[in-house]
Amino acid sequence: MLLHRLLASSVWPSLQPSGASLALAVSTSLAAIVALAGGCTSFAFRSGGRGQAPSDLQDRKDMVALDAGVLQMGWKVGEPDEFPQHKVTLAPFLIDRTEVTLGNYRRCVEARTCKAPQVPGDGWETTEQHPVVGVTWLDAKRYCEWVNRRLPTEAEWEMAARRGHDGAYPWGGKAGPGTANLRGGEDGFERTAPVGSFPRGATKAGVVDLAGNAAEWVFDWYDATWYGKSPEGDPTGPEAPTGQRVVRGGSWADPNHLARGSARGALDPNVSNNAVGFRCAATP
Ligand SMILES: [Ca+2]
Repeated sequence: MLLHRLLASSVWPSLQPSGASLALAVSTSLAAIVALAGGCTSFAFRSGGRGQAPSDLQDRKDMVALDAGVLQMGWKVGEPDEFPQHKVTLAPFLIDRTEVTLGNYRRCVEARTCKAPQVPGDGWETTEQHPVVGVTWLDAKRYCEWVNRRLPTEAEWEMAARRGHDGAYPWGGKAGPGTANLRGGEDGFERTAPVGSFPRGATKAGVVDLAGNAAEWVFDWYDATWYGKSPEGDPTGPEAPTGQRVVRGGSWADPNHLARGSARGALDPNVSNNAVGFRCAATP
């Protein structure tokens, strides 16, 4: 059943139109399945009291502020769901500098607000500074609200990744050594890496790991044809449920091109995946 669900809800369904891309999408899912094959269990979390997040977790010093701006969202030479390129205008927002860490997420579980992540129990290297993965879209949303934040919209996420440069990747250049934790171990990590391990992959504003490491849930419902009908001002995605939420940035299980700032992925919001985590955003 687990294998069926993963294959039926590939993280990157937008790649399925071509045979080569389909192979990549399936192998991406297989990478996750292999990692899960050792047995899936949840971390041992202590129980704690209910309530709001402690003030240190609500402190916004770990966020990067972006001014209002205009983005040509989408990519001229990308996948079909990245067309058409279209203008979006965004109000100021803040976004977490890093993916949400296991250590911070653990505190939400101990406060009985968040559910424990579902991650492989065999050979899975994690520290408190690794990104939390194995959480559903609702888990991610719940955590962000606990720390008085919210999930970024798809447009905000892309603005954070592409603002201030014309390159395909968040750092503005090409994918290369030391820029991101992507598929394979030559980048130093077979699976997730502690957040901030790739400072060369930071955006000009200082946001790290947008490409690779954990792929990231964002707020919007996924619609492959959305860019042809998206409003210009602060789009928040389709209003009606489509069955999948957008996932951005690619992960440790993905090839380079899925980590481009405009590449779109999607996943059933009820599914957790050991390649998918999240970061939060906020309105000033
Ligand atoms: Ca990421």
